[in-house]
Amino acid sequence: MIDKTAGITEQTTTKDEEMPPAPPHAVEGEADDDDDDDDVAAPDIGGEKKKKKKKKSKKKKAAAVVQSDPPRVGLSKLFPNGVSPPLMSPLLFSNSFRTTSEEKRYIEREIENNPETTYSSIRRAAEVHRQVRAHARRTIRPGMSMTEICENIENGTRALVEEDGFEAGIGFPTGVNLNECAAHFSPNANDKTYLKEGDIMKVDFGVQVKGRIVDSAFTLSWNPDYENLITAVQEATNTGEAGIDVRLGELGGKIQEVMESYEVTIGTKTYPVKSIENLTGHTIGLYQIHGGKAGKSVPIVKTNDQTKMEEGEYFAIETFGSTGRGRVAESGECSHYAKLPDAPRLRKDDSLIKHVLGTLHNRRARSLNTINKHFGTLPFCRRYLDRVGETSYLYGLQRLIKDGIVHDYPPLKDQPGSMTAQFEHTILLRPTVKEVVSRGEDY
Ligand code: HZT
Ligand code: MN
Ligand code: MN
Repeated sequence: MIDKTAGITEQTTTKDEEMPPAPPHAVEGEADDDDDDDDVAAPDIGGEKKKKKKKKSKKKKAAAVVQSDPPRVGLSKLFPNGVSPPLMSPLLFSNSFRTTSEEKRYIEREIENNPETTYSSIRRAAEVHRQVRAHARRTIRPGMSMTEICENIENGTRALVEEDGFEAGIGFPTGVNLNECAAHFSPNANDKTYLKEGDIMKVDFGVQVKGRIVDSAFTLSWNPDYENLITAVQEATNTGEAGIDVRLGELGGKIQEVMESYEVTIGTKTYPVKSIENLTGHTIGLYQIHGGKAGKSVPIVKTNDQTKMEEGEYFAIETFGSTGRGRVAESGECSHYAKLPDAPRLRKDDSLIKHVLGTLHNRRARSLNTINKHFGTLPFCRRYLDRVGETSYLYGLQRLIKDGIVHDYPPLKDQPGSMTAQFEHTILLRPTVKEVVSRGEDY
């Protein structure tokens, strides 16, 4: 695979030149004047580029805290004043669907000034996603285990977002989906899957800040034969037809049109690229990967869904292409779970008053207590239960699924031997512009 991300490590400190006005990347003042110990995560303190000695200026040039490799420096150190909104750019924004008016600008200000505003949280989560995936794209190689790949991404996310209970952390389990598997595979304990040269892998991970989840995914392969498949899916995700008042069924048609204008030759066989008809994008609610006031799905094939996208809505736009049937089914051991937002509560006498840990009957209550404590309605995987010290939770989890309290999300696969690709961005439909919040230099 051609590494198009080379050199992106320094994006946090070098971007200043490309993205005026200078975002608050640099720490103002003396190089070492931050009163906290900068030796903990060993961030490099970058000085001026030129070594040439100049007369000492009265004011030392602002020193920037540089991201470490692997990325472990928290965003509060890199962006002490918060993450700036990206510059207006056709890739980042589209305002073609709305005319700018004084009224709309006013609405924008109201949202920006609202203490309940989502923007700063979303931007912070998105910046963490960009930095963590930049490292992932540089370092993921055949020979690595799925567990190693996931743990690298998850450790990076926890460090950069400065994980803090429900305030900030992982948005949902890291998906590392190979070949015919399109979605929702994450290794469980003792998984022995290793990445191979001929694999096509979808990496799908999420970051949350104050419940605002950024959900974004990309595809990696080391076989040039898959490039057309990857391009088809990337172009389909970038179709750019999403926007206020757009009908979901029509948007699906536009995505499908782009997707299916490609074919891919793998070895000696040529396949039409198909949009996977039963996978969709989705609205994202607070701490809800699929939700919001009205949970909507974004088809990737033409449908008769007349539902419109609306102002203020927050969407994951994800598209999947396949050389197979273009349809997925649940298959294989489940790793992903989430408590339903409208889950019925356990009866008190089951969960609290009569609880005696360890009995079969109370395993359901013990699992639910752990889920409530650590994840709430955020999706989690078995490895996340393991790491908080939960053991023998499968029986309890199964009970919660049967009772409609927890939803399971098994791996989703097209037919064996088929190849699938995915790209995903999170977008915010602001009154005057559509902001692709997860857009980066990579995709
Ligand atoms: C479910 C569980 C997770 C949401 C889409 C998706 C990964 O297929 C309505 C439309 C994380 C996400 C989800 F742990 N799913 N995006 N990224 N998976 S979905 C869905 O279940 S619900 C699509
Ligand atoms: Mn995703
Ligand atoms: Mn998604």
